Amino acid sequence: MRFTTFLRTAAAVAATAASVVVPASAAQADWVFNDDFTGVAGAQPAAARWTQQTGCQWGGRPADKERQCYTDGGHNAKLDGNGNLVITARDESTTVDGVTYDYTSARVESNTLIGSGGGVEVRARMSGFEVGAWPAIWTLGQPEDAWPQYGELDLMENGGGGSWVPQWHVHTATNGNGAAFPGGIDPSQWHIYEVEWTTGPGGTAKFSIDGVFIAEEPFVVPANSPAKIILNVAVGGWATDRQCPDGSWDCKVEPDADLNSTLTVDYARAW
Ligand SMILES: [Ca+2]
Repeated sequence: MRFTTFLRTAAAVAATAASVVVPASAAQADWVFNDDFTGVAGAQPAAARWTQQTGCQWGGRPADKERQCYTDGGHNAKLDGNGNLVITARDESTTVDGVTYDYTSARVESNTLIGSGGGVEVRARMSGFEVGAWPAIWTLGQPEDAWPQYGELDLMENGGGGSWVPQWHVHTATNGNGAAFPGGIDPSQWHIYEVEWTTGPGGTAKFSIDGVFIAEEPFVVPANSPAKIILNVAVGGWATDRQCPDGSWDCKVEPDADLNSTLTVDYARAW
Protein backbone atom coordinates (compact mmCIF):
# COMPACT_ATOMS: atom_id res chain seq x y z
CA MET A 1 0.00 0.00 0.00
CA ARG A 2 2.99 2.23 -0.01
CA PHE A 3 2.34 4.04 -3.23
CA THR A 4 -0.73 4.18 -5.34
CA THR A 5 0.45 4.02 -8.91
CA PHE A 6 0.23 0.27 -9.17
CA LEU A 7 -2.85 -0.03 -7.05
CA ARG A 8 -5.08 1.70 -9.52
CA THR A 9 -4.01 -0.73 -12.15
CA ALA A 10 -4.57 -3.60 -9.82
CA ALA A 11 -8.06 -2.43 -8.92
CA ALA A 12 -9.08 -2.89 -12.50
CA VAL A 13 -7.98 -6.51 -12.62
CA ALA A 14 -10.91 -8.87 -12.61
CA ALA A 15 -11.01 -11.42 -9.85
CA THR A 16 -11.02 -15.05 -10.83
CA ALA A 17 -12.40 -17.66 -8.54
CA ALA A 18 -10.41 -20.81 -7.95
CA SER A 19 -11.85 -22.89 -5.19
CA VAL A 20 -8.81 -24.98 -4.49
CA VAL A 21 -8.36 -25.78 -0.84
CA VAL A 22 -4.74 -25.53 0.17
CA PRO A 23 -3.17 -27.53 2.96
CA ALA A 24 -3.45 -26.19 6.47
CA SER A 25 -1.06 -23.43 7.43
CA ALA A 26 2.45 -24.13 8.58
CA ALA A 27 2.85 -26.16 11.73
CA GLN A 28 3.47 -24.27 14.92
CA ALA A 29 6.98 -25.67 15.09
CA ASP A 30 7.78 -23.76 11.92
CA TRP A 31 6.58 -20.38 13.12
CA VAL A 32 9.22 -17.69 13.36
CA PHE A 33 6.76 -15.11 14.69
CA ASN A 34 3.43 -15.25 16.48
CA ASP A 35 1.29 -12.86 18.44
CA ASP A 36 -2.16 -13.81 19.73
CA PHE A 37 -2.58 -10.38 21.32
CA THR A 38 -3.47 -11.75 24.70
CA GLY A 39 -3.25 -9.15 27.45
CA VAL A 40 -5.30 -6.77 29.49
CA ALA A 41 -7.60 -4.25 27.89
CA GLY A 42 -5.77 -1.06 27.02
CA ALA A 43 -2.31 -2.61 26.89
CA GLN A 44 -0.08 -1.66 23.99
CA PRO A 45 1.11 -4.25 21.47
CA ALA A 46 4.14 -6.04 22.91
CA ALA A 47 7.26 -3.94 22.35
CA ALA A 48 9.27 -7.15 22.02
CA ARG A 49 7.29 -8.05 18.91
CA TRP A 50 6.12 -4.76 17.40
CA THR A 51 7.45 -1.28 16.73
CA GLN A 52 4.85 1.47 16.61
CA GLN A 53 5.73 3.76 13.73
CA THR A 54 4.95 7.43 14.29
CA GLY A 55 4.96 10.53 12.12
CA CYS A 56 2.73 12.42 9.75
CA GLN A 57 4.27 12.61 6.30
CA TRP A 58 3.17 9.39 4.64
CA GLY A 59 2.40 8.66 1.04
CA GLY A 60 4.20 9.14 -2.24
CA ARG A 61 3.74 12.00 -4.67
CA PRO A 62 1.84 15.07 -3.40
CA ALA A 63 -1.47 13.93 -4.84
CA ASP A 64 -1.17 10.69 -2.88
CA LYS A 65 -0.48 12.25 0.51
CA GLU A 66 -2.14 10.54 3.40
CA ARG A 67 -3.95 12.55 6.03
CA GLN A 68 -3.12 10.83 9.30
CA CYS A 69 -0.49 11.15 11.96
CA TYR A 70 0.50 7.86 13.50
CA THR A 71 0.69 7.86 17.28
CA ASP A 72 2.06 5.44 19.84
CA GLY A 73 1.50 5.04 23.55
CA GLY A 74 -1.84 3.27 23.23
CA HIS A 75 -3.71 6.20 21.72
CA ASN A 76 -4.63 4.46 18.47
CA ALA A 77 -3.36 0.89 18.96
CA LYS A 78 -4.17 -1.22 21.98
CA LEU A 79 -5.36 -4.62 23.08
CA ASP A 80 -9.06 -5.07 23.77
CA GLY A 81 -8.64 -7.60 26.58
CA ASN A 82 -10.36 -10.28 24.49
CA GLY A 83 -7.26 -11.41 22.64
CA ASN A 84 -7.25 -8.81 19.89
CA LEU A 85 -5.21 -5.82 18.79
CA VAL A 86 -7.43 -2.91 17.75
CA ILE A 87 -6.05 -0.13 15.54
CA THR A 88 -8.37 2.86 15.30
CA ALA A 89 -8.20 5.76 12.85
CA ARG A 90 -10.05 8.79 14.19
CA ASP A 91 -11.19 12.18 13.00
CA GLU A 92 -9.08 14.02 15.53
CA SER A 93 -6.78 16.92 14.78
CA THR A 94 -3.20 17.04 15.95
CA THR A 95 -0.48 19.59 15.29
CA VAL A 96 3.09 18.47 14.69
CA ASP A 97 5.88 20.89 13.80
CA GLY A 98 3.37 23.63 13.19
CA VAL A 99 1.28 21.64 10.72
CA THR A 100 -2.22 20.51 11.68
CA TYR A 101 -3.40 17.10 10.56
CA ASP A 102 -7.02 16.05 10.75
CA TYR A 103 -6.70 12.39 11.70
CA THR A 104 -4.79 10.13 14.06
CA SER A 105 -4.13 6.43 13.60
CA ALA A 106 -1.53 3.73 14.23
CA ARG A 107 0.84 1.56 12.24
CA VAL A 108 2.80 -1.30 13.77
CA GLU A 109 5.56 -3.33 12.17
CA SER A 110 7.00 -6.61 13.35
CA ASN A 111 10.48 -6.57 14.85
CA THR A 112 11.02 -10.02 13.39
CA LEU A 113 12.21 -10.08 9.80
CA ILE A 114 10.86 -12.98 7.82
CA GLY A 115 13.70 -14.48 5.86
CA SER A 116 14.08 -15.30 2.23
CA GLY A 117 10.63 -16.59 1.58
CA GLY A 118 8.05 -17.78 4.06
CA GLY A 119 4.46 -17.13 4.91
CA VAL A 120 2.24 -14.82 6.90
CA GLU A 121 -1.24 -15.48 8.21
CA VAL A 122 -3.43 -12.87 9.92
CA ARG A 123 -6.97 -13.25 11.24
CA ALA A 124 -8.73 -9.93 11.23
CA ARG A 125 -11.89 -7.95 10.71
CA MET A 126 -12.67 -4.30 10.16
CA SER A 127 -15.44 -1.98 11.13
CA GLY A 128 -17.88 -0.93 8.46
CA PHE A 129 -16.67 0.96 5.45
CA GLU A 130 -16.00 4.65 5.83
CA VAL A 131 -14.76 6.90 3.03
CA GLY A 132 -11.10 7.70 3.57
CA ALA A 133 -10.14 4.71 5.71
CA TRP A 134 -7.41 2.47 4.31
CA PRO A 135 -6.88 -0.56 6.57
CA ALA A 136 -4.11 -2.89 5.48
CA ILE A 137 -2.31 -6.11 6.39
CA TRP A 138 0.94 -6.40 4.44
CA THR A 139 4.61 -7.25 4.26
CA LEU A 140 7.38 -4.91 3.18
CA GLY A 141 10.73 -6.25 1.96
CA GLN A 142 13.90 -4.67 3.29
CA PRO A 143 15.55 -2.33 2.60
CA GLU A 144 12.24 -0.61 2.03
CA ASP A 145 13.79 2.61 0.71
CA ALA A 146 14.47 0.68 -2.50
CA TRP A 147 10.72 -0.01 -2.91
CA PRO A 148 9.47 -1.93 -4.77
CA GLN A 149 12.70 -3.78 -5.54
CA TYR A 150 12.53 -5.97 -2.40
CA GLY A 151 8.83 -6.54 -2.69
CA GLU A 152 5.59 -5.77 -0.97
CA LEU A 153 2.76 -8.22 -0.42
CA ASP A 154 -0.67 -6.96 0.60
CA LEU A 155 -2.55 -9.82 2.24
CA MET A 156 -5.50 -7.44 2.38
CA GLU A 157 -6.04 -3.76 1.88
CA ASN A 158 -9.24 -1.84 1.43
CA GLY A 159 -10.06 1.65 0.39
CA GLY A 160 -9.65 2.26 -3.31
CA GLY A 161 -12.31 3.94 -5.35
CA GLY A 162 -14.62 4.69 -2.47
CA SER A 163 -15.93 1.18 -2.15
CA TRP A 164 -15.82 -1.61 0.39
CA VAL A 165 -13.94 -4.14 -1.69
CA PRO A 166 -10.81 -5.49 -0.03
CA GLN A 167 -8.04 -6.58 -2.35
CA TRP A 168 -4.75 -8.46 -2.38
CA HIS A 169 -1.73 -7.04 -4.21
CA VAL A 170 1.84 -7.86 -5.10
CA HIS A 171 4.45 -5.18 -5.75
CA THR A 172 7.87 -5.80 -7.22
CA ALA A 173 9.95 -4.00 -9.81
CA THR A 174 8.16 -6.01 -12.49
CA ASN A 175 4.72 -6.88 -11.10
CA GLY A 176 2.00 -4.69 -9.61
CA ASN A 177 -0.87 -7.12 -9.94
CA GLY A 178 -3.78 -7.60 -7.59
CA ALA A 179 -7.53 -7.96 -7.40
CA ALA A 180 -10.55 -8.12 -5.20
CA PHE A 181 -11.16 -11.40 -3.40
CA PRO A 182 -13.21 -13.69 -5.63
CA GLY A 183 -16.88 -13.78 -4.95
CA GLY A 184 -16.66 -10.83 -2.61
CA ILE A 185 -16.26 -11.03 1.13
CA ASP A 186 -17.65 -9.10 4.06
CA PRO A 187 -14.51 -7.69 5.69
CA SER A 188 -16.44 -6.70 8.81
CA GLN A 189 -16.53 -10.44 9.54
CA TRP A 190 -13.52 -12.48 10.63
CA HIS A 191 -11.33 -13.74 7.83
CA ILE A 192 -7.91 -15.37 7.67
CA TYR A 193 -5.68 -13.61 5.16
CA GLU A 194 -2.56 -15.47 4.05
CA VAL A 195 0.34 -15.17 1.68
CA GLU A 196 3.21 -17.61 1.15
CA TRP A 197 6.15 -16.69 -1.00
CA THR A 198 9.58 -17.55 -2.36
CA THR A 199 12.28 -15.14 -3.50
CA GLY A 200 14.91 -15.05 -6.20
CA PRO A 201 14.54 -15.12 -9.99
CA GLY A 202 11.72 -17.70 -9.86
CA GLY A 203 9.99 -16.28 -6.82
CA THR A 204 6.22 -16.53 -6.50
CA ALA A 205 3.58 -15.36 -4.04
CA LYS A 206 0.45 -17.40 -3.30
CA PHE A 207 -2.54 -15.66 -1.74
CA SER A 208 -5.29 -17.38 0.20
CA ILE A 209 -8.30 -16.39 2.22
CA ASP A 210 -9.86 -18.63 4.85
CA GLY A 211 -7.65 -21.47 3.65
CA VAL A 212 -8.77 -21.22 0.04
CA PHE A 213 -6.12 -20.49 -2.59
CA ILE A 214 -7.03 -17.54 -4.78
CA ALA A 215 -3.98 -16.47 -6.80
CA GLU A 216 -0.32 -17.10 -7.54
CA GLU A 217 1.81 -14.28 -8.88
CA PRO A 218 5.44 -13.81 -9.93
CA PHE A 219 7.38 -12.30 -7.03
CA VAL A 220 10.83 -11.67 -8.44
CA VAL A 221 12.88 -10.01 -5.71
CA PRO A 222 16.49 -10.50 -4.59
CA ALA A 223 16.96 -13.86 -2.86
CA ASN A 224 17.82 -12.01 0.35
CA SER A 225 14.70 -9.89 0.86
CA PRO A 226 13.80 -10.02 4.56
CA ALA A 227 10.31 -8.65 5.19
CA LYS A 228 8.38 -7.03 8.01
CA ILE A 229 4.70 -7.55 8.78
CA ILE A 230 2.80 -4.26 8.92
CA LEU A 231 -0.69 -3.61 10.31
CA ASN A 232 -2.18 -0.16 9.92
CA VAL A 233 -5.11 2.05 9.02
CA ALA A 234 -4.15 5.00 6.84
CA VAL A 235 -6.49 7.87 6.04
CA GLY A 236 -6.70 9.52 2.65
CA GLY A 237 -4.29 8.65 -0.14
CA TRP A 238 -5.63 5.83 -2.26
CA ALA A 239 -8.72 5.64 -0.08
CA THR A 240 -9.91 9.06 -1.22
CA ASP A 241 -8.98 8.81 -4.90
CA ARG A 242 -11.75 9.49 -7.34
CA GLN A 243 -11.56 9.59 -11.10
CA CYS A 244 -11.62 13.07 -12.61
CA PRO A 245 -13.72 13.99 -15.63
CA ASP A 246 -10.53 13.90 -17.71
CA GLY A 247 -9.94 10.28 -16.72
CA SER A 248 -7.02 10.90 -14.36
CA TRP A 249 -7.15 9.76 -10.74
CA ASP A 250 -6.01 12.97 -9.06
CA CYS A 251 -9.45 14.06 -7.87
CA LYS A 252 -10.03 13.57 -4.16
CA VAL A 253 -12.99 13.43 -1.84
CA GLU A 254 -12.95 14.21 1.86
CA PRO A 255 -13.02 11.32 4.32
CA ASP A 256 -16.21 10.81 6.31
CA ALA A 257 -16.62 13.68 8.72
CA ASP A 258 -16.89 11.39 11.74
CA LEU A 259 -14.38 8.79 10.58
CA ASN A 260 -13.72 6.21 13.26
CA SER A 261 -12.43 3.11 11.52
CA THR A 262 -10.93 0.01 13.08
CA LEU A 263 -8.74 -2.92 12.11
CA THR A 264 -9.07 -5.67 14.71
CA VAL A 265 -6.50 -8.47 14.63
CA ASP A 266 -6.93 -11.77 16.47
CA TYR A 267 -3.46 -13.06 15.60
CA ALA A 268 -0.53 -12.56 13.26
CA ARG A 269 1.96 -15.31 12.61
CA ALA A 270 4.77 -16.07 10.20
CA TRP A 271 6.87 -19.01 9.16
CA1 LIG B 1 -6.03 -13.55 19.67
